[in-house]
Amino acid sequence: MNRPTVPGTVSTEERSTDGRAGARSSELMASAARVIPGGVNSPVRAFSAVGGEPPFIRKATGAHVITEDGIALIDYVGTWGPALLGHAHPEVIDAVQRAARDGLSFGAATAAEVEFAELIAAMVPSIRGGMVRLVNSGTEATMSALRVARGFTGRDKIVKMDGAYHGHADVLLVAAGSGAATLGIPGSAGVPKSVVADTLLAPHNDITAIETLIQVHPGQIAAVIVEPVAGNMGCVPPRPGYLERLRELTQAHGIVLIFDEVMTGFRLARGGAQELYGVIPDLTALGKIVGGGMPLAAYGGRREIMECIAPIGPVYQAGTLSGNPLGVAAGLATLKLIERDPPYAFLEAQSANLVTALSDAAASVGLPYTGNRVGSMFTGFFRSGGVWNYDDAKGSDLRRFATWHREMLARGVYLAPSQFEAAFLSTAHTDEIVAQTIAAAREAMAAVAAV
Ligand code: KE4
Repeated sequence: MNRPTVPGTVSTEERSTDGRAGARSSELMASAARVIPGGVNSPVRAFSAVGGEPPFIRKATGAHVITEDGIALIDYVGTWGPALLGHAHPEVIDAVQRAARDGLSFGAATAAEVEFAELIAAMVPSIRGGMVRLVNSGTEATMSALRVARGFTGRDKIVKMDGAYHGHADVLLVAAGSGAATLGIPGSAGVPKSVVADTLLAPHNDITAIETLIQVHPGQIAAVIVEPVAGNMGCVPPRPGYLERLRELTQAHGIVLIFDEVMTGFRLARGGAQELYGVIPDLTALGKIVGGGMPLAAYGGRREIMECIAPIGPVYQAGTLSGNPLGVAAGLATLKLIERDPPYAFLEAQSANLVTALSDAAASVGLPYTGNRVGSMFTGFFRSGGVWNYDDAKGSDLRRFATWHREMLARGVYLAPSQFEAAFLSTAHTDEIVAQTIAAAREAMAAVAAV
């Protein structure tokens, strides 16, 4: 199934050579490392888990990123999720350019924010009839949602899942616990024990652990925050009934259920995972796609909860660049494109074809491999048996993953440099691009099996 790719996609002769860091990227990393911690502005970009240096990216268009060494790579990082419609979609770029000509930031209310908030509310079931606040990152969205849940309930404890990542707010930087529920301990230096003393952990997909927490801490839990489809332990779908039971339990005990849909929002369906699974949380955190690739995120949900937020309520949350005109322009253009031409059937067909072929390629060379996929987000784990939580994911062969990543990069395919991340397919990933990926994968799997 072919869709028109965005103009400016690269010619084939640019694309076939080795994507590993070339001379220019290495030179840039040497300079970067002197002035930026690890040479990167976000840790995972440093390629620590897969070895070697990261290619520096000069530009991106459609399904490709082009490195500073002039190599065009088929991109499945998708800037970690936002590029649902491919990179540099002309209508999104045009909207940002038009907005920029009218000024970059006003720090004041704008008409576009209202239109954008109304569209988000129309698309996301938990926000329909409720309210939404724009912020600048997924971290801000989840941090703020938790604060307002605590303010609304007057309770202090929160529950997150072992292996889930909700951004780098102190309260959520909790070591991945193990076994049943445990009290959180800091997962990062610089986070005082006191800050995470009320952060409780449960294994993902384990409803018994949640029931235990509620029994052990009656009337004390403000919120449960969950990635409805986990992406940060690799892609891990909810077990059948898990989300429904979470909803029932939190409802019954006055606990605010927060879906962190920073990754799944607008990716898995028009209304995200909550539409796909038919489970409506009290609050939703959004990021990535909602900003169309610009620094914009949001949180929203039940009106009576959101009315606790300043200036109409006692829970304080603010931001100089919140609702920034350029971010709103990119996000509004992206959501309008989704509304005008829903991409989900295409994304489902392309992703199913690709993920099946990757599993077949692994099987053909006898590699233990489990392919998890929901819609256009997916992860291949180098292990046999189901992957339903972080412990399962950690049972993967990380050495084989690193070899896989290097072999694919050498064949012009750019994957997330960690076993514990999801891959993302976009509307720019045509049949031809998927076929090229599959051909590279067949060779790469053979190379992995040979070491
Ligand atoms: P940001 O603060 O990075 O915009 O969003 C944090 C966040 C919150 N919730 C979920 C489910 C997320 O996946 C994220 C961020 N995702 C990571 C990678 N999975 C971003 C990449 C990075 O940290 O560099």
